[in-house]
Formats: sequence, structure tokens, C-alpha cells
Amino acid sequence: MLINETRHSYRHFMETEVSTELQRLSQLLQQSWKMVRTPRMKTVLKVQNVACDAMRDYLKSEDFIELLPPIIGPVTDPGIRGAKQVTFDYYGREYKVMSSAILYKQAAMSGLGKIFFMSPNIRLEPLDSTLTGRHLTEFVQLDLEIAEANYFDAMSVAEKLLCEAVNVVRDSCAKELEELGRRIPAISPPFKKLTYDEALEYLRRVGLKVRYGVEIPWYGEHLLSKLVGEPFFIIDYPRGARGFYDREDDNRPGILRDFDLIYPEGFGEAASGAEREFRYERVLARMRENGEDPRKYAWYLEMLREGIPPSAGFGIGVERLTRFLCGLDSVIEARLCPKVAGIHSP
Ligand code: ASN
Repeated sequence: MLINETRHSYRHFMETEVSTELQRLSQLLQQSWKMVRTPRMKTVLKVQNVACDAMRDYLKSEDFIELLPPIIGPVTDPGIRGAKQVTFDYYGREYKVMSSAILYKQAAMSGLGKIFFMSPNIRLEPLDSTLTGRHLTEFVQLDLEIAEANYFDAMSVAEKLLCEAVNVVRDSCAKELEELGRRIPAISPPFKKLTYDEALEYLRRVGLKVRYGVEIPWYGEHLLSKLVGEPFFIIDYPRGARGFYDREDDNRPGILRDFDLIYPEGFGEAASGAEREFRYERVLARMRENGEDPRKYAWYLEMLREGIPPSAGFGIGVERLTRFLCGLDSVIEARLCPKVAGIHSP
């Protein structure tokens, strides 16, 4: 079913909206295995390595434990903003490839306190994402979770982590950045915080109307990212815009205690995170509200019924971070054999 649907919309897309740009990208990606031989990609991947090491070192110095990432499970993150999950047959049962390991992060933090994964994720993004320069269907996020933390604690880790990556790359990759013609802007914590309402108002003033209650579209984030000029958080999204696991504020019904971190210079979203709803009854209600079938989440709900600590966390996309650090047009330059929506490539 899923494969047929995807095929149908792909054909429609190719028949009606093929542009030279798409053809060019498609041609390039047919031989994506050759891209890694270019000096430019070697330089980009060197910077990526240095950034990943810097983030790992920082988190380990803060007593985070790195775990091997789960890749499959009976359910995965449903809060993936218009993308589809990959479903496959696992010995007679429907299983999913991780769209994000959020549910497992909560399990892991309940035993270990502060954890992170370098987590490979698959999301079948919509066809209009192909040329954004920001969307891959296969990507990696550094996904972390902190027990007994609130969303301000998580934002504080996010800004320090990003600054650490930038500072280490600036110090150790001067030659590489010069080769790429990249000057990373100076950044330092704390980053500005705009509420979702303020972000919508900001966009309205520059002529982009976003309906209240829905996710800010990527081009809205792009616009804000160009206008604000430094990294910043958008916080307090309305309930309904995000997954059932983002915690609703007890004192501000309808408002979630969550955030996105946005890069400056038009690079758009860097990270996305939240304080978690961990109370069984609340999660059940939110699942029903979002049209999720709670029976599919049996193991997760059992874990919540038994009780887990409150927590907060976020995930930062590694290819998008690389794009920002190196000043790339597109995330396709930030990984081996990149996959984008609608293009069949190696
Ligand atoms: N990593 C995100 C989080 O921690 C979830 C996601 O990727 N959708 O909230």
C-alpha cells in the first residue's frame, strides 16, 4: 500500500513538476558514489568528523552516556511533520524503521539519567522537500535526553553544544573552512527565545501568514533564520503542532513546553526538543487526540504506567549542522550517497 501510494505520487510529481533543477539533481545523485572522491566532499566530511567528536567530547564531559541507537521497533515517532514512516514486515508483524528514537530515549534515560545516541533516522519526506537543501530521507541526529530536567535545561545544553561544535571547528579546521570560503558567524549563549506567537507575529509583519496552531513551515523558519541574524529558539508551540510526547504546560493549557533551535543566515532549523509528557493518563489522552492507536504503543504505555522520571531532550541533525558549519547550499553534500524525496539513487 505504502509503496504503491509513493509510486503514484512520484509519477505525478515527475509528470507535472519536473524542472531542470530536479533533473540536474537526479542526474548528480545517480552517481552519488563519485561525490565522495571530490576534494570538496573530503573537506566537508573532515569538518563533520571534528564537529561530531567535539559534541561527543562535550557530552561525555557532562556525564552523558552514549548508547548504540535502536533502528527498528513496533512503533516510532509519529511527530514528523508531514513525512511518512517506513513500515515493514517483521516476522508477521508490522514494524517501523526509526523516524526518531524518542520513545527509546525515554526508556534509556529512565535507567541511565543522561543519554545520547547518534541515531540514523528514515523519514519519507514529501516530494516538495526535494530541492529545499534541508531535507534528506535518510539522516542522522544526535538525539539526547536528560532525566529530571525541564525544557530550559535542555535549551541550555543545546546552546552550549552548538557553541562547542562551532568553536572547536573554528580552531581545528581553519584550513578546511578557508577552502570552503566559509566564515562561521560568532555565536555565544544564551540564545534569544521567541515564543511561537511572537514568531508568527514576526512573520505576519514581513508578509507571511501562518495559521495559528500548525507547525511553522520550513520557508517560514528560513525567513526567520535570515532576519534574526543569530541562532535563536522558538518556544511554546501550541498543542496539536507536535507529537504526544511534548509536555503541555499545566498552567497554560494548550501550550507545549517545547522548542526548535534555528540557525542564522537562512540555514533554518538546527534542533528540536521538549520537556516530556510522562504521565500515563495524559499521554493516552494526547494519543487519542492525535488519532494514534494506543494499542500499537503497548510497551511504551506499560513503561509509563509503571512510571518513569520527568525528562527533557532534543535532537540536532548532523547533516544540517554540517551544512551550517561549512556554509553549504544543500545537505546532500554532507553525507555519503544522500537520499532525497522522490529520487531513486544509490
Ligand atoms: N529528537 C526530537 C526530540 O527529542 C524528536 C524528533 O526528532 N522529532 O524531541
